[in-house]
Amino acid sequence: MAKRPILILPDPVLRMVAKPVGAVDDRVRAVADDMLETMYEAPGIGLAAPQIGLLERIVVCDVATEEDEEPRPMVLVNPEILSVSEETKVWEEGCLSIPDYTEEVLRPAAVRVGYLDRNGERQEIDAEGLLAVCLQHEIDHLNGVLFIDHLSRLKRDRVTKKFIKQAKLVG
Ligand code: K1U
Ligand code: ZN
Repeated sequence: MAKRPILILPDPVLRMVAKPVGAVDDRVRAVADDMLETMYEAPGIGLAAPQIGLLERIVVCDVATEEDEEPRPMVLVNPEILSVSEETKVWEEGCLSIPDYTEEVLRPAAVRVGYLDRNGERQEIDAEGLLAVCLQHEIDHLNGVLFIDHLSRLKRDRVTKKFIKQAKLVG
């Protein structure tokens, strides 16, 4: 396993649409393991492959955030939202590609997600709470969508400009 660098806004890769994975093989499992290591090290509760520069539809997450909880790593290949609840909920979101910025986002409170697991077997999960938020956030990443796109244009433009300025200063 290896920790990979995380791309930061305004990296253009973060705005691209990732391609479906053809087969869940050892290469895909190795990418997922690298993504889990990168996520735990960050630390974060989720990570999508485009955030490490890979335009493939792979997501990892672990929403066991309490110190006394056992880790619950999940690998989702080609995840898709099958249905969403009418009920919505506001959560404070952050993003490892937009460091040190959080904002409240309104999303469906519960989702059903279909995906391939690390053995290539088709699974469906009904998610609510933090897992529902995390899966929606990560699947957005696969479509080049960032959580700031769910905010007002004013807030989105303000944070985007700040990160463009920082990127120019760094290099
Ligand atoms: O995709 C990402 O950028 C990861 C992101 C996922 C996420 C956070 C909050 C709501 C929805 C999705 C993060 O993990 S940001 C870091 C974070 O939330 C966290 C870090 C340590 C402990 C608990 C949470
Ligand atoms: Zn993110």
